[in-house]
Amino acid sequence: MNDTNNAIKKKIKKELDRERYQHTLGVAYLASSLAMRYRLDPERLFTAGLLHDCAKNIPNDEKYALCRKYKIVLNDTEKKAPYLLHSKLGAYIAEHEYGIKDEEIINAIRYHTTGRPDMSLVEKIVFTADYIEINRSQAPNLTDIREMAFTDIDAAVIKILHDTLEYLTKGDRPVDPMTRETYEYYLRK
Ligand code: DGI
Ligand code: FE
Ligand code: FE
Repeated sequence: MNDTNNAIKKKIKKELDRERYQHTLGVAYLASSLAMRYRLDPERLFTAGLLHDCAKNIPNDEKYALCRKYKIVLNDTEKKAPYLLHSKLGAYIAEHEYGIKDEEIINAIRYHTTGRPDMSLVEKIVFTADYIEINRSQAPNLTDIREMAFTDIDAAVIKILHDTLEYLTKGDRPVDPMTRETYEYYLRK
């Protein structure tokens, strides 16, 4: 791993609880492996994986306060569901506190929870790795999605969105319009 990633790894460890740090390492290593599969730079994907949840352990009231302070605009779902905030806020923190300049890495963090239509390969890899890394065990169809990630990443993205929408609808949770929009975009593609 390069010096930048080593430094980020040390810093992020202090920001996260034990479990979240374990998940973060899982995403970083898997995202860099998927980068190898798809001929991207594994160090870039390792960085994106390390930082994707960098805002996750900030208390909710502080998350809202920081979004106001940094002028991050929230949609109605984000106003109701504070756990959705960590992606947008995390993108800002990655840029301004970790000095990330790579726009694709910043966007991969920004959209890692909902996805977005027409994601770059970097974004798709982080979105997928977050769902299937080794510490995840609750989601349905993990065996299939894990194989798809290495054979057909768009198919993996569609399945993840489908299962997430089903989980949210069944649980009567608010659905971010971006999640549905992304699903419909990839279904049509
Ligand atoms: O931060 P992580 O737990 O690693 O993963 P994540 O950033 O994908 O967040 C996962 C949670 O986000 C999970 O409980 C499902 C939820 N989620 C994804 N899309 C939506 C959503 N929750 C709501 N309310 N609406 C969405 O559209
Ligand atoms: Fe997350
Ligand atoms: Fe995550």
